[in-house]
Amino acid sequence: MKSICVLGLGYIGLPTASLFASHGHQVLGVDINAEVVDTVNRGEIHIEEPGLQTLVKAAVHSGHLRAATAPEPADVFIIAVPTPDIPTDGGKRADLSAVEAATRAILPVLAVDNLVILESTSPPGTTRDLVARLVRDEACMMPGQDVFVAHCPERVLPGQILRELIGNDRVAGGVTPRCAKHAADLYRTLIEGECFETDAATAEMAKLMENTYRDVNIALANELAGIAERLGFDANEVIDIANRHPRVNLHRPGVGVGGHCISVDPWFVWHAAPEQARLVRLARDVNDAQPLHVAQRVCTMLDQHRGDRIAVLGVAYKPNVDDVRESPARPLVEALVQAGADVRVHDPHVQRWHYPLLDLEAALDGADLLLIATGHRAFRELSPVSVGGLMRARLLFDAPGLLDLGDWRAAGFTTARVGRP
Ligand code: SAJ
Repeated sequence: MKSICVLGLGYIGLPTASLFASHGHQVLGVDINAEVVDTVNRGEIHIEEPGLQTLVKAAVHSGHLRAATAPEPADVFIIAVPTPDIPTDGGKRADLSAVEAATRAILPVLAVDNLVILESTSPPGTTRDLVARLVRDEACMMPGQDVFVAHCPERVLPGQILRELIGNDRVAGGVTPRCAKHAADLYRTLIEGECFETDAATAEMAKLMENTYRDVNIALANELAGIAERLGFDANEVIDIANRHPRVNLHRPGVGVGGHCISVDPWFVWHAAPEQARLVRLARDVNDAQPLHVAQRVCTMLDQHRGDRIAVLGVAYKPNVDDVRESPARPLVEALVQAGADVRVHDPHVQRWHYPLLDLEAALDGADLLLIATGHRAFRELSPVSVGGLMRARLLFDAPGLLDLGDWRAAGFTTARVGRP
């Protein structure tokens, strides 16, 4: 059993800390936010994630998990702090200040034979050029000999974090092969998936390319939707049929790509090699343009029926979550407002947004057009007849393709969706 210090008690750090604690390790969770530290020490949590409350409570009560605002000596240090993006003229760049601050915070307590793991998603080269360099130059310890440094990126889906932390395969990218072996051995005490050993730069790039793969494929689906709208066929039907091929997995068109991962990570790849990463960049541009494309189609529909009031349902970045980071609903709503529409917004999962949120009835009341922007499961239960009763005109734009449009047409709605003329 090891003593483990986890820096950053967010969506990844807290589940990781409590899982290691529940597997018998002695864990100290570190966060610069004293409120977070107090919450965890009470056995409570400050984020929403299924199963996490029970796990943290048990880990704290068993004495295996506690929290503090500064690191203490340990066998292992796991850095799981955010690498947020900073918008620049050419896309987005990673802000590595939290990774640097966390690394600097462990240097005073770092000892020979310790293992330092960077879990945060980072641009290629970060583990070697930032983390290992600070250890070597400022703590005067040689990575690979005196201490071990590795990158082990998280790759879990919000909403299924605990299950995926255990079940998914992992990669341990060491600054040297010994570093990779030490890191992999640690995760093998926790996970049921396999842990692959490689070098740090390969692990960084693998993580970035997983999300870039998805971004490029969603861009392809959005492009297909535009082609379908132009040529007069249904993109989703094409996708359903094409995906019956055993080696094809077309993704789905929608309002665009949001979240703090897929809409951000490809930029780290592009910045590292802009001349080579042409497709990566084009996919980003296609997906970023998608909310404006949807706004244009909605405005055209509204103009044809001389309406001006829109009820937008769903602002989270994807279905059934409360996360609004980088949500394409934001540029979509901004474009509609700019075009002069009177926009009313509702999302059953989201409490606060940059634009006022109304309850469902207030958003629908007197609207000319209903725009489904995020495909939350709850919207499937909407009754076309009651919704139509609240609205002034019966126009429906179902961007994610969530609803059975036949039912809505039967209730007198004129309908449209992305990927269909
Ligand atoms: N989307 C589409 N069409 C699709 C699929 C998704 O438009 O066919 C949109 C969604 O609506 C959303 C965005 O893409 O706006 C991203 O959603 P997502 O569910 O694909 O991914 P994330 O960002 O929630 O989580 C991803 C995951 N990566 C992959 O599936 C390759 C997760 O495993 C990573 O751990 C996470 O990024 C991360 O932290 O990097």
